[in-house]
Amino acid sequence: MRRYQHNPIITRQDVPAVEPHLVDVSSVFNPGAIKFGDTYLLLLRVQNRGRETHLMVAESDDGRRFSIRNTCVRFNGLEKIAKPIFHIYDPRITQIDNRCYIVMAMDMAAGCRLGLAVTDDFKSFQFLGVEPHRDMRNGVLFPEKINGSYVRLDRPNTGTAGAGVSSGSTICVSTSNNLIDWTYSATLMHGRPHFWDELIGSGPPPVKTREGWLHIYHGVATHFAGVNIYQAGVVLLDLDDPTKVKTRSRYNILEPRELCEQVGQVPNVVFPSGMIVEQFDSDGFAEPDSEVLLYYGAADTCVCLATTTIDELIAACYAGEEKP
Ligand code: BMA
Repeated sequence: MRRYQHNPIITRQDVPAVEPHLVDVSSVFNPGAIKFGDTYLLLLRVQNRGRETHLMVAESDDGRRFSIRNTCVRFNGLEKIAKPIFHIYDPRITQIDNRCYIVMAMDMAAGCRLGLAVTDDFKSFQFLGVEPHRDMRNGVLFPEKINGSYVRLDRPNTGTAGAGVSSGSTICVSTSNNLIDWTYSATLMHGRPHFWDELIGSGPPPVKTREGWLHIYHGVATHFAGVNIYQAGVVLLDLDDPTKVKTRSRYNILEPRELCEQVGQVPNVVFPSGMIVEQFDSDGFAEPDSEVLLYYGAADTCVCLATTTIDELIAACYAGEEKP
């Protein structure tokens, strides 16, 4: 990954104080991303000094210089959901059949749940539902149906990352016929104890390549005294059966090295959440030499960008593989 030379691309100072609760906010991080027409859009997680969370849209015509719109995202239909909802955060955006779906974490009384919303214009957002029972985070939708079903990766919260933060060490596959009701289908991958990705969770939604579904995830090393290290890695899944891992990066592809990644609200965090692939062929596969823009939260404080290509990411999946 090549870090953008002007990182961080968005900081708390860029958030417009257009509403009283947005005056002098604390942080902006973990954005969802999509290229919508010719516009690069980020859906930002903004946290104010009440430690309240708001989602805001930022837009750009080059994927690098963003301006944040003067409004917070409001979800129509959210009023029908039982309260309290403490936070809605870490949105992941997937376009399916020309509609943009947003899967987001929702901290509620019973725990963390996955919520779903849809938008056709990034101005009006319709809340579609929240999955009531399973405690999960890091839900991402595949951009098309596979074998007749919608497919989602999610990360059940089965333990903690310390300090009471719910977490988990498996990424699972769920399927659905309507995007609302989901059924567990398989466990895709486990964390690797002792190494860089002990706890894991999906990053941005998977991308279709000729080699398989390319998926960036985050891994947490928990075996260092007093600190968890959040990094990014990459995995390639079988095209026809995305419950099967073809190959998985032995090394992380991005780790906290710059000051803004090492110091902040939560130190030593790079958290990949948005990815834009510039070129697809006429069959919908990402071009091997296409540029890839990866947007990530740094230290839960600001937004950074790193770039690479599809080919380089696929090579990273195989790097360090032991030959028989
Ligand atoms: C995870 C999530 C992310 C956050 C990360 C680092 O558990 O809560 O939203 O960026 O921890 O604090």
